Amino acid sequence: MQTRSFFRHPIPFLAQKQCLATFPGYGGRKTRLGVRNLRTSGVSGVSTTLAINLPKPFLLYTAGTPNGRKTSIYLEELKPWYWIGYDTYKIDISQNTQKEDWFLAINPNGRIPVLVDLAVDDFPVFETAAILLYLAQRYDRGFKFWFDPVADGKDYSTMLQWMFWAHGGLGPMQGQSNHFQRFAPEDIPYAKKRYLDETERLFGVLQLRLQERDYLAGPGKGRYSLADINAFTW
Ligand SMILES: N[C@@H](CCC(=O)N[C@@H](CS)C(=O)NCC(=O)O)C(=O)O
Repeated sequence: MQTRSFFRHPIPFLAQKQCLATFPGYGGRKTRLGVRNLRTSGVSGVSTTLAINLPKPFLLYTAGTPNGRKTSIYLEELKPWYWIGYDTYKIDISQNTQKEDWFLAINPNGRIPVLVDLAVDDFPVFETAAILLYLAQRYDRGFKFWFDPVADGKDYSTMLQWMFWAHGGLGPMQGQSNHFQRFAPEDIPYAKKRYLDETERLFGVLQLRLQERDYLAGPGKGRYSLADINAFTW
């Protein structure tokens, strides 16, 4: 049993207890729950009670913003396939909690979200696209929401292209547009127009891509993947 992390990151007491919950059907052993336990737990016989007591290998520091939501969507999608849960800790970005020392230690960039993998030495991951890919590579072994880089190399690359496109353009440009339209202390028409135009251009790119497809990446009309999750919240 590890307790280090409970002092290093502020985790609500309830979440601490859940992290150390006994996994039903796992010999009644009090254990730090990780993915290994899940695999050996015989998921086919899972009951409702078991579903409620999902192991929670992740702690997500987040807020209800487009970037925050992306990670939650993928974690929710993973739940029914892999029986892994997570705890969230809300960061009040209006109070600049994300700039406090303890937070900068897990994300030097001082922004939400950050995912801490409690099952892997409290490994912290920041930047949403990196979080999605980390979760995929480590936990989505059945390629439910991404593509096999070896067997489906082209689809995997297409997915990455749209993730990078959204991560470098769709998100930041809308963020800037939102800032100059709604929050800037002075009215700067040039900046407002520049970021709004760029946002509209990027939406045009999406529109074109999805004209004859249902999803951004994948064969035929595409398959729901990280590319869509990454762009959707914007
Ligand atoms: N590129 C980062 C952007 C993260 C980001 O901008 N997060 C915003 C909320 S959506 C934030 O933390 N804002 C508070 C701040 O900038 O201090 C990512 O994808 O994770």
